[in-house]
Amino acid sequence: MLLKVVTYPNKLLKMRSSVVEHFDNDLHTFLDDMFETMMSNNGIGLAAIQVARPIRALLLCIPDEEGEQKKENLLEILNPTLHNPKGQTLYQEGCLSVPGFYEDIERFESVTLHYQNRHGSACVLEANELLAIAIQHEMDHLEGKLFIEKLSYNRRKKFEKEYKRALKEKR
Ligand code: QAP
Ligand code: CO
Repeated sequence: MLLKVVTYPNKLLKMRSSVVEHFDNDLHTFLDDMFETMMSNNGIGLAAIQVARPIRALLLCIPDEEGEQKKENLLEILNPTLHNPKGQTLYQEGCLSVPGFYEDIERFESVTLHYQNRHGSACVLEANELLAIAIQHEMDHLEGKLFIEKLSYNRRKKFEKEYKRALKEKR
């Protein structure tokens, strides 16, 4: 089932998500719906709060060298914690909840992630490049943070101006 993506400035996006405790059929159906929703919106990452469920769940499906997003590369990440952040990198990020806006954001270059999969099993993942960046972007959603909050004062003003204009044009 396709879910509706919540967009800025909806206050839901500021919510802190809570721990996933039940790794049951309900969760599995929801994760399947999130995947369908992410793919149909051309996303590479999606946090549960972006479809209005404040739980610590996120999906990542990073394109391969051919630019293809394969289901076998799908990561379903529950209750993640970040460890061993190293280095710094800039990447032009976007977000399904802030459609049409992209800006350079600074992130750690590599991270280690501890999380649970859809069955509740403990997993560890070492990530760098786009995967490391996407993990940090999606984990911010779990704390109610959007990438635009990391912009400098001047870039944030540029965002507000461009975004309000775009919203007006859509009406
Ligand atoms: C988060 O973002 C991310 O504006 C995932 O019109 C961003 O999937 C991870 C999207 C950057 C790593 C690097 C954005 C689709 C998708 C848009 C997305 C849009 C259509 C964003
Ligand atoms: Co996002």
